[in-house]
Amino acid sequence: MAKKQDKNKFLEDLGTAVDQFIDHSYNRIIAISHNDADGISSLHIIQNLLHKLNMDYDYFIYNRSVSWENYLEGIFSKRQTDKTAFIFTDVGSNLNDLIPIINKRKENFFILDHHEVEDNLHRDNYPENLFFVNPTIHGYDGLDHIAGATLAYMFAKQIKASIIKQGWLTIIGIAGDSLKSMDKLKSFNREIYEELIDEELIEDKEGLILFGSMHESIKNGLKNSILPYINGLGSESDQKIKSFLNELNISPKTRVVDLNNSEIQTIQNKANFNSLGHYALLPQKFGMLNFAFEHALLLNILCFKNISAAISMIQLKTITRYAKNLYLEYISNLARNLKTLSSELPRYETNKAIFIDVKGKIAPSNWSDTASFSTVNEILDPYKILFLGGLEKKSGTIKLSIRCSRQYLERNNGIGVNDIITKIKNELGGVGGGHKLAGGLRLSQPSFMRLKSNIDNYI
Ligand SMILES: [Mn+2]
Repeated sequence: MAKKQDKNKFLEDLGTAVDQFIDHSYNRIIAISHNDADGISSLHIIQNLLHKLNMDYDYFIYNRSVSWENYLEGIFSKRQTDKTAFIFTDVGSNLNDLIPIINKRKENFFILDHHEVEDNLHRDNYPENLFFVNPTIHGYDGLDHIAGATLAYMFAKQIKASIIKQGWLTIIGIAGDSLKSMDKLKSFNREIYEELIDEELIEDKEGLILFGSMHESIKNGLKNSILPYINGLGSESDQKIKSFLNELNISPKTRVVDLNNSEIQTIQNKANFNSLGHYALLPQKFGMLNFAFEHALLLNILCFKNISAAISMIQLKTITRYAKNLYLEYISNLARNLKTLSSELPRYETNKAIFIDVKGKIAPSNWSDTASFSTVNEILDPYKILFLGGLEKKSGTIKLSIRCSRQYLERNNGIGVNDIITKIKNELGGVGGGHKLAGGLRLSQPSFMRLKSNIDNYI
């Protein structure tokens, strides 16, 4: 984690991939990307590039539900040729799985990813037909410093400078992955962000951040903001929020983005939160899609509900009614779950861990997002690992969403959720996995009881 950043080495990798792509004149491209907002934005950047280059391409979305081997088997054609290139964006850092596959193929593989590489295989072991660009091996943080879409944009722009016009897509990827206000962007994410502001391709604004509901009235904003979740107002009745605002002489119908500074101050003081920051607008899009964070969140929701709707939404200028309904349902459920989590639920807490049984209180399909947003909102103690979940009826196993905060990582030498999951699996069995901040695990009921009674030995 503390590895020193090496900008030159990273740019050298990028340059090698760019040169290879330009020099080789491929006649067919297959683009593969991840099923989330960052992945869809990355894919669309690459599609725009290939379109500009008049190149023939297909695209596929990888949701990690099958192994790379099984997945690619369905895509590879019998006739192999080095005139075909694969471009992976926002996926593809599972080199232990991919290298043996790539070794057997004639096609060229460009992997542009910002997820951490599992085992740092030595570069000498990379096949000749692999062009691997991943800033995390050069000391960059895949969330704060560079999104998948940022990397895809940097690659595309070096090949075709006019891709800058589609640069706004990058901001959707950044907003979807970083879950932060835009003033907190760093490194390449920040550089690209500022470049796009200068080119007037996006707009940067300062104001009250109520992510999830920036496009709404202040009444709905306070009610359904998920970043921050506002304790005391989040998911409360319209009546309660209206009287809160009326007392401050602020019309509940005022749009969040139209609040003036003194109104913002009054609201924050009275509700006891602090959420001034920068947000990005996309001038190409209207209504809710004008707001980068909300646009990204919508894509993330659609990716799980209806992947083709996600892919078409990124090309639309205004939202469909179908998508708007899904969005509203999602966001109000999430705000309600955060309220449930911050108040009612009994928990079992040790020095290092918090267990919360949400069975019957929160729908299982929402466990994972509720866990994630409770962590980014610091609803629970940020120095403890969260185990959120419960009994899953159909399998008879305990399903857990496990999360930790960045503060936790810093205090514990970077030993995060994936390391803890590995240790638990080794000693108690179960299936699961994840990355540093987030993961999931299924355990038998006896194993879960042993874990709970002995948790501090696992972390
Ligand atoms: Mn990503």
